[in-house]
Amino acid sequence: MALQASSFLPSAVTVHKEVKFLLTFQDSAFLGISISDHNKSDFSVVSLRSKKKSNPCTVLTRAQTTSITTPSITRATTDGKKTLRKGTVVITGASSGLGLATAKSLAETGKWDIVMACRNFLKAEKAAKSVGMAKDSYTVMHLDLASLDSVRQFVDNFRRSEMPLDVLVCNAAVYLPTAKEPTFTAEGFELSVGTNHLGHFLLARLLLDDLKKSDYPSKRLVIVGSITGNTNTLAGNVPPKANLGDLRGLAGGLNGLNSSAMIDGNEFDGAKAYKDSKVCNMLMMQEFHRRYHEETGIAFSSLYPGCIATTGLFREHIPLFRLLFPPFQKYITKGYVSETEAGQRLAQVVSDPSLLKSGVYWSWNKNSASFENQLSQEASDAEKARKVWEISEKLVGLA
Ligand code: NDP
Ligand code: PMR
Repeated sequence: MALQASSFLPSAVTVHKEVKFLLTFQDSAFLGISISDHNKSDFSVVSLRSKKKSNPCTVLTRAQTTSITTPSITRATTDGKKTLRKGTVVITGASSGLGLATAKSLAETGKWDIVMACRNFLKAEKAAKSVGMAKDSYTVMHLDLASLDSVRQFVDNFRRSEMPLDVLVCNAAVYLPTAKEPTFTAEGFELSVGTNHLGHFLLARLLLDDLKKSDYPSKRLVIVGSITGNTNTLAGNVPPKANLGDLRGLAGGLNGLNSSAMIDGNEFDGAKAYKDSKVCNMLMMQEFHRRYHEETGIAFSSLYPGCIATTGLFREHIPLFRLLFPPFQKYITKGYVSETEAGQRLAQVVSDPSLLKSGVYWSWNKNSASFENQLSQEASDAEKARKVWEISEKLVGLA
């Protein structure tokens, strides 16, 4: 099969419930961590209590509010006292593609309460139903990452639900390869970096406190990265290449008026803006690790799940690209993975005890075995990470 490279080159519930259960915990090697070593807190009674509050802005539903599910991750012990509850994971952009497949994969284990943090509430509900997720396994909560107000509102709503936060997955993204002109978030940041990086940066920073409070044995913050942001790979060398330059555009606010819409200060290029945003995602994972891992025990990680060539990510690309990209990845680069397989990979990063190391960028080999991958020079530049962090703090109103 011969494919022209040029064909691929871009032109440019409120929850109302009170659930109390007494469960037992047998296996202290659960998730590879000894409860006694890790956390001396009492696991004997888990109380999930949520009070209904009237908030007209709250777009939150609990798929099922009445039934009590016995977490299957708990084990009966002889003393009958130790318990472990289900984990709660928030996944952004769980209404399609990788996020949805991950939610499904985790739901199937019966060990997770999944918060689907999505901008389109009805789409998320339908998506969960369409993949057969059990009604009591998920909650849909509204989150539009292209609005910092919405991010703050989401955090308020999540806290009102009184669910714990054990794992946060920053997965949502937009990719605008054919855009000739930049478009902007509510606060006026170029849309791809604004959504994929700045929205997630504020979300993760705010929810860090909630993660810290979690008594779950393994707390994680996962930020989805990609091969195309890494210029140490063939895929990362397909033009336009990621390059944050001296960050002058980011420092100027990415508004396309008195500053460039691009991080490096150059002319707008939608495909590059996406790749730059992925570099920011991978840099922020490492900066979180450096600043907070030791103090909090939270594992910070990123990953390249494989080329999931069939997802909605390519919806803005030209029809010919969408037609040829999946076979190109399947038969030529052999980098293709199905949504299901990719979802299982991200689900491993959420819950597998063997992928608990912090500061790691995970990838999978041809046999679908995970390994710690090398990031490109720019995507592992600690000084640049610090600068992106500090500028981003100012842009999202944290500094
Ligand atoms: P999809 O387009 O299928 O999923 C993206 C999700 O992000 C959708 O649920 C979308 O919501 C959501 N989203 C977009 N904008 C916003 C916003 N403003 N607020 C909240 N949610 C938003 O793409 P993928 O599943 O492929 O992408 C998921 C992640 O995987 C991304 O981080 C991407 O960079 C990464 N990735 C993907 C690869 C691939 O080959 N596909 C390869 C490497 C990494 P809605 O459903 O409403 O549109
Ligand atoms: Mg790529 C080993 C080769 C490889 C892999 C794993 C990918 C993944 N790509 C590879 C090679 C090539 N790509 C080559 C040789 C070309 C030139 C023909 C090529 C082109 C190409 C385009 C135009 N590839 C693309 C695009 C996109 O628009 C996608 C993109 O960059 O989205 C940001 C893309 C991708 N290639 C990948 C992966 C995973 C993507 C998409 C997603 C992403 O990084 O999120």
